[in-house]
Amino acid sequence: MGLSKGNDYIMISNVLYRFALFATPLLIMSSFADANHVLDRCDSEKHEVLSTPHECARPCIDGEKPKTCYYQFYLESYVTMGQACEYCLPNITNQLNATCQCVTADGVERAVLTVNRMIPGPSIQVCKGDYVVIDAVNLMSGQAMSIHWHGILQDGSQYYDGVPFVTQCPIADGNSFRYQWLAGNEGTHFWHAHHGSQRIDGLYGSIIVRTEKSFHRNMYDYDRPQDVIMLSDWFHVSASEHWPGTQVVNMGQNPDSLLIEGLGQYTDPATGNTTTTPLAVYKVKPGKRYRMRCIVATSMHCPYEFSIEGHRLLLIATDGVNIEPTWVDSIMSTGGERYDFVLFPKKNYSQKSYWIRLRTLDPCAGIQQFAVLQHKGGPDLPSSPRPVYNESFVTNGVVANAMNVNCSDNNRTELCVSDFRTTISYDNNIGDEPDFKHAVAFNFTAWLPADLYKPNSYGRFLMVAKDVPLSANLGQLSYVGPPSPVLSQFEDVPPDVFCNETHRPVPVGGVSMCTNMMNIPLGALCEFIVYDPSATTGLNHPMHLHGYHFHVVGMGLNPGKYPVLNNTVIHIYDKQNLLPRNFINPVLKDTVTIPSRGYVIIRFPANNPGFWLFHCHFDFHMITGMQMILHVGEQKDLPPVPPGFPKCSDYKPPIESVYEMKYL
Ligand SMILES: [Cu+2]
Repeated sequence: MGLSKGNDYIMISNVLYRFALFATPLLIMSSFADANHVLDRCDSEKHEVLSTPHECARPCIDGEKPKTCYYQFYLESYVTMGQACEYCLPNITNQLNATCQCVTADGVERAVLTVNRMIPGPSIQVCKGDYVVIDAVNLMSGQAMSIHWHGILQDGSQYYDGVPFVTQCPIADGNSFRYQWLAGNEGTHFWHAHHGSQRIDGLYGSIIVRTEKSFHRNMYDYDRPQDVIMLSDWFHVSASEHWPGTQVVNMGQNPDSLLIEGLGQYTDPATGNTTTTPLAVYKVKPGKRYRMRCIVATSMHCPYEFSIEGHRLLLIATDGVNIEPTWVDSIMSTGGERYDFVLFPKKNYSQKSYWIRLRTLDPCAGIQQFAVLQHKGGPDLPSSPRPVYNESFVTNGVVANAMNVNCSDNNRTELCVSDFRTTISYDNNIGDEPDFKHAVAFNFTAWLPADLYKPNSYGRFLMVAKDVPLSANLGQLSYVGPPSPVLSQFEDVPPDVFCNETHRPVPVGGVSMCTNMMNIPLGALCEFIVYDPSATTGLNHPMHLHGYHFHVVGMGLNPGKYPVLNNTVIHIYDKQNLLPRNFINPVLKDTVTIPSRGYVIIRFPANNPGFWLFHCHFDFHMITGMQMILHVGEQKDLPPVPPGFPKCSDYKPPIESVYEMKYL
């Protein structure tokens, strides 16, 4: 696929920039740590005052003049436990930028991708109303990239949502791209690579948007920059070893390990030896209350459980939206979600430390990772032994976002996401008859080897287990990106690449591969019933929608007599009132886990025009086709394409044209 620059001006500035970058790399890298140098250089470039990451991570005061917060992201191929670790170990409480270029992860050496030689990458911490500018510089040889700002609604900055071939062209290696958006919605969010499987290899970091009068402000004493708990799953090889997937070595997609705030230790099952790399440490004072911001940045198909030894968690927000405070013992998630909770360090337990734990559950059971909650004066590690995998911290049985429970059963202790209640004002018409109703299934299709390996055909697949190649889809359509971004170059996209549930291309081996796009009128009240049509207990897919928060008005398991869900069964159940909906303060989220063989009902007013990706947040499912575009509104509803915005397309000139240019 060809890439071209937008115009000559951009091309010239790129050449100059590249020269500066490669001719004087030390100067550029050191300028990141030198705030004044950055400000001087950029001030003259943009003629406005830019603030550094540290200046922006400040206590927020209502009425204060918003800042323009400037970040430089250098994306590189890098290593964990590399030579840099002979010189320093990372300062584990500082997440805005690293003073040490050693990346430890869980102590196992491997190739990774990093932003500014950190995992997680730099934390963007700003106040609501600030303007955020990120210059992303792609130094990853041979890899294009883009960055999505997960949870930032991009209403008005649609061109910076970071989805390749939807909102922008992939950024080629050697190029840089300036993202800029308004931090318009408060809360705990995160950024991550949105191209291929790069996120899995380390390209993610937190985004925290604070406001002085946050709804639950009186419930905690501290909301500190270091109280971010980023959870991730981790391979000991590059993600490319697992996609499309092997038959013998590194088979399947179960992670090898987990990380908490990019740190951890690993016990080699062959030798029993455990690495000695640092664990994340959260230092607290007994008797004080802390707002903790937990980000589930995992990528694999597993459910993950987070808990803290000896402490209950008071949930106050999810996906950046405040909820009625809810006590829980643990949080489960399949990724893409955020949970903010108030932590109450025990009053009379100074000089003590506790285990913070993340563990996988079925179908990935057996993996866990730890961090440390250190009360003032407490030891570096808890005195209690490290819990074995099966030991539970869930003393009262209150699991938030429990997978596969009957959400209609009133006698349960586990909580469904649909139990949470929002505390913010919302569209009161959410309970009206929707203008737009749609049922959509997350599904897989098994490839027959005769179809998959037919000469001159190149079907896309994910080898989930030995001899099990699958294609992933939404509504039996396996998504393939268009050759040009639909947002910025709609007129360049051939109309025949698009499909929807009534316009399907001829399937090859049972799979229709096309750009699955649904048109939705601007302002329509939308309802989606998203369901899992599996015949056997399988996975819990996390569904993420860009550009919106949606209300989760219903969720549950298969409620009726039909053994398997399909569109007809969903319709029958709905007629029989077996799919109940709650319209009283329904929780608002941007990512929700679909119960295995069950359903979730979401509603939202389609008030943000654009091309918004709607997809499974498991990376390998997404890149195997489990995604679609919701096209809200029309071209006239969108802001104009920014001047000089990079373009890309296929290039297929008439074959004789080269000959004519040279010889005629
Ligand atoms: Cu999935």
